[in-house]
Amino acid sequence: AAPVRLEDYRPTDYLIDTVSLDVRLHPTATRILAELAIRPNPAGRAGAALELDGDELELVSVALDGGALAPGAYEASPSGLTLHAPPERAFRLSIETRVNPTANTKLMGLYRSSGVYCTQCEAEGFRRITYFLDRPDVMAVYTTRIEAEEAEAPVLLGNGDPVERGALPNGRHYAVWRDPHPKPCYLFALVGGKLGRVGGEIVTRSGRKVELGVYVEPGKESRAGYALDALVRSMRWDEQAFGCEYDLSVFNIVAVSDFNMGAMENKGLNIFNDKYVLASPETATDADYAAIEAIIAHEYFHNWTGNRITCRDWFQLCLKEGLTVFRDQEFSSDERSRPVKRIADVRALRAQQFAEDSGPLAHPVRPSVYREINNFYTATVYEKGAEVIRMLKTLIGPEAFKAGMDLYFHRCDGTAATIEDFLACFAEASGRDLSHFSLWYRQAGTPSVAVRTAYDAEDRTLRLDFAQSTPPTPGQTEKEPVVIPIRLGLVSAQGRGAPLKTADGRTLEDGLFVLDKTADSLTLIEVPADPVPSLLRGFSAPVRLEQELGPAELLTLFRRDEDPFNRWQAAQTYAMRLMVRAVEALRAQQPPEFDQGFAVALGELLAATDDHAFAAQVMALPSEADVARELGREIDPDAVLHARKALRSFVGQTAGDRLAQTYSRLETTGPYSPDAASAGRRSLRNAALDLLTAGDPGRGIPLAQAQFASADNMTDQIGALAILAQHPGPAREEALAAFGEHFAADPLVLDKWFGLQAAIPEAATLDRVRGLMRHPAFSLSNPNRTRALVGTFAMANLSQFHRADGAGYAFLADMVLQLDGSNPQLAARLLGAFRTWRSLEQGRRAQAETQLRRVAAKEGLSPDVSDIVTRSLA
Ligand code: HT7
Ligand code: ZN
Repeated sequence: AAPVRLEDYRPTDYLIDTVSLDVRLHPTATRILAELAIRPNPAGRAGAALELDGDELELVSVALDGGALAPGAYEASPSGLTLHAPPERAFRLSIETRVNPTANTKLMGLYRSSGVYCTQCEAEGFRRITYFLDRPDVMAVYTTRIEAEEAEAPVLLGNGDPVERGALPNGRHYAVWRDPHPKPCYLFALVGGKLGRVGGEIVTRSGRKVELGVYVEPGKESRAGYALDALVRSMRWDEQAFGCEYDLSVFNIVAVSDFNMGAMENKGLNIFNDKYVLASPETATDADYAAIEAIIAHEYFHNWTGNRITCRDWFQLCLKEGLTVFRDQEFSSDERSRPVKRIADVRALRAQQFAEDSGPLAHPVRPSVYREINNFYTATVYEKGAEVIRMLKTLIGPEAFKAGMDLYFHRCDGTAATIEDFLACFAEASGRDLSHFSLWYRQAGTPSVAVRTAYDAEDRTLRLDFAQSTPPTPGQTEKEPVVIPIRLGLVSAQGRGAPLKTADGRTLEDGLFVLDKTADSLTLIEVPADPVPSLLRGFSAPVRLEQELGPAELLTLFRRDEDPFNRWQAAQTYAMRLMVRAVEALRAQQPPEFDQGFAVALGELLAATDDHAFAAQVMALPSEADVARELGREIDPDAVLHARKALRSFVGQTAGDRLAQTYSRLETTGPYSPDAASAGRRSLRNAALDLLTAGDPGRGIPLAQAQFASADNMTDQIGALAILAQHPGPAREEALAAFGEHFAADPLVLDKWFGLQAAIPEAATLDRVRGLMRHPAFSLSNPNRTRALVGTFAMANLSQFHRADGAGYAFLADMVLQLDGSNPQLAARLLGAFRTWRSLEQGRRAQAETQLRRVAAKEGLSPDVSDIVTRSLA
């Protein structure tokens, strides 16, 4: 496919004001009658041809203002419909197309999932339903009539408000939905099928009554209550936190079992991957509950940031996604623990976005060119996009940020906007020039900030010298300094934070220093002896911090920093250093050695803390992938695995008694509740058992077996099973078999079972994965199953995917090639597992390259896979 460039944007030559659709559902031959009210766009070229997009469409008929078109007046193919000389006035175009929802394995456009008709139109799926100007700056008012056999599809849902429904001859029925809010076609949706419903109601702050519905597979209604509860809380929160009120009389959510992503924010009719709707104590973990809450909120929040204000073009994707991720992170922080949420988000950012930003797929938050837009729903657009908004708020302050958001909602409502439109609101509200800040949207790569500190005991001054640099990324070799807000404080051995007075007599407001040059320095005065600088508090910018701190200073921060994020960070840094040193030792054929400092401090934390969720985060040592990223080059995943195992075993032994006490102290009785405090207790208890077992399997395995057998909730059951899975032997195999049998009829739970086994860091795992592909519940045509087994193996089993013999790479390449014919989006995502290939040691690098070249050489690759493999090899 030819590259699409931001600089080439121009408005359409025609506008579409209203769309009237009549969809006659049929499993293999659904007919869509579309009536489009079209007019020339005053901002476009007069007299231009009208070129409508299509994708795998069959045209049945086309008419203009009710009359047939002359054969030479138009040209149609599955991928487009062109009217050579349309009228230079408003006109009506009637188009009938026919599609086959059952054969639609790409899960874009109209398809069937377990017999339920549903749609996915973002980014370019509407063109698989009817010919259209399929781009987000074409906004229209939609009326949708859906007709189906009543026995096959008793429930018929569309965007907007329900208008009419009724019976038809021959067992058919219909429903009409009208959405009064102009929207781009990527927000169009319909659903038809046999579905169970859990309902609710909410009255908005201006008194609008809204009927809420969560639709799921019949029989699973009891698992939909938490999603409904999360929806109600999201609606309330958005009114209170952002002044955003819902704007229709109905809001529906439908869970389907075949979905390429997490969920979709279609206007008034969100469609969800059922993994992010269905939850019961016996089948969902605390992490599942938290993810459901976050994704329900995220899709709901899109109603304002994405739907009412949409994107002018797909380059502006971060306008809706970065902002909406920021909003859902704030929601979860308010509903749960803010520091723990921040730690979890930063962990995910580093694991996904930092990895992306340092490899061949790196791109700016707002890319300037793409070949396949589906490949740009990335951690950079979403998570780094959210970090940019967070920095904006830090820099201009919460009041100006709120004023900027209010202005944005007011000024841009009903429009298809750009990042420039968005930033202009904040520049105006704050009176600040944001032109330098806007570089965050254009420049790819993770900046590094190096800090040197010098304390003068006589003058009682502390000088901090900062220097920033950003490594080159594909297509951007030269980098400029960005605006980096650095929140900081000073921590003394006694733990008191000293005031931050600058040399010119000011107090550093909110502890904020802004680094916007390549190098700059800050001198603080009246600093008591021995301060430890606590920098980048709360992870105030998405950068790598290089700060020379010794073990004693790290322990001071870990024990005494008033900023919980930096307490956690100090522990992570300490553990990371131990592991990096252990990797070096192992590669030099030496046994790794550890000092006691980290394990002792951990024991102290366990004895003193009542913030269980925070302590659990501290105990989750940096992952193998984190260590690999820290090493950066010539990575030997086996050495990383063994170094991490050795540290976990050492800590487990050193703090064994404290871990055992913690485990028994946190035992709970009473019914399961997914609230944050209860989840925190469980997470710490399971983390304690995990480390205890790492240090002394003889002590831990019987405890894990007992917990596995007696658990009344999935968190504790899978927690125990995950621990057992790390230790080869009959205990593991028996527990895995029992779990597989017990949940044989529950695909979402089996996904956890597939994933656990795919993550086992042993040489036999690849064969185990191959064997599991023959399990009756496994299917490559279901994205959740494929991600659970193949995706976990490739993305979350560092040592086995990167086997020295290259068998892991060959397996993934086979999977990608096999999937590319049926579901290219899924295939391309899996292929992303190769994104770090150049940072491996030479032998593995060569093996990875061989497999990438094998994929690249295949004829007829989809644009999705072709784009990823080309960029990966560039
Ligand atoms: N805005 C939604 C993106 C999405 C998507 C994109 C491409 C292919 C399939 C898709 N399903 C959903 C989800 C969101 O960010 O809210
Ligand atoms: Zn989103």
